[in-house]
Amino acid sequence: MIDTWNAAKKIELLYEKKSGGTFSNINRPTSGALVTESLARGDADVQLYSLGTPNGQKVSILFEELIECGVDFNYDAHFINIAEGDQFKSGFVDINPNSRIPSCVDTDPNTKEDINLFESGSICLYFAEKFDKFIPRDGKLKATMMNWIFWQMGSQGPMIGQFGHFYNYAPEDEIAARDYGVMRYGMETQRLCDVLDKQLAGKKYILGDEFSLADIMLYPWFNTVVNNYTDPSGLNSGEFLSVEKYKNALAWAEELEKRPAFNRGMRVCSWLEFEEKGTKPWLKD
Ligand SMILES: N[C@@H](CCC(=O)N[C@@H](CS)C(=O)NCC(=O)O)C(=O)O
Repeated sequence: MIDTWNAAKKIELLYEKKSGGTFSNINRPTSGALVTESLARGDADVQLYSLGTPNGQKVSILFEELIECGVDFNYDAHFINIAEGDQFKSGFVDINPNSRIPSCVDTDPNTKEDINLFESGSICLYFAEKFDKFIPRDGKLKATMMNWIFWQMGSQGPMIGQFGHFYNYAPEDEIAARDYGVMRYGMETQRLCDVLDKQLAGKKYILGDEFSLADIMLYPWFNTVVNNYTDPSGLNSGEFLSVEKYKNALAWAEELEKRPAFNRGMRVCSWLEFEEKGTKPWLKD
């Protein structure tokens, strides 16, 4: 008789048995603060609490692009170590009850009133609208941009993130589960890259000739697929998923990588550079 899967009587029975792999220590079934600790705060009007992951990079690229185009804008960046549980400190949870980076506080310089911001898409739209940058004036183009931004938040990020979990972080002895997850989310990742690639056929940017928030928000997860995930043997996800076939998307990424603000934004709160160079590493180059 073939063994078939049935749910355990309660999910709690699986917590002990099936947890493991990178980051499993931060998984939990409830929300809220675990420790009482306030957040560091600098002098700038905008305080960014983040980490150089694709979700964090969307916001820091936007911030650097705003600065690059001369907007009167500055921000302090604070490194949130999600592996050590910084996202569960009370100061962080007060800003973001969902305990995820990126989060942000925008303080009105006159009234000193704080606006708390979380969810990378919400943060990006808030600042792009506030400074009237990177959002097309034309209604049809703006609607197209919104389609792509919601696609990013609802599909590209979450699905590629699941692929990354099974490819990069899941326990090494969960062979069947990893194969299943890698197949399911890897195929979906390929489909999403194909969607992006087709949108970019014959275009410089997502909307055509106009650079927009859509380019800022769609780049980091595509870059992660191409460059950042590795399986335990060191096989890169770009090679595994044959990303060389997404020629339009690769050309678009190359174009964006020429932008100095993109390069700075990608490095804000980076894991790799934080210890040595702080949250804005280029300041120490
Ligand atoms: N939809 C959220 C996703 C944010 C998210 O998942 N952030 C991850 C890092 S990329 C995180 O903070 N993880 C901490 C945890 O899982 O406890 C956004 O776009 O801001």
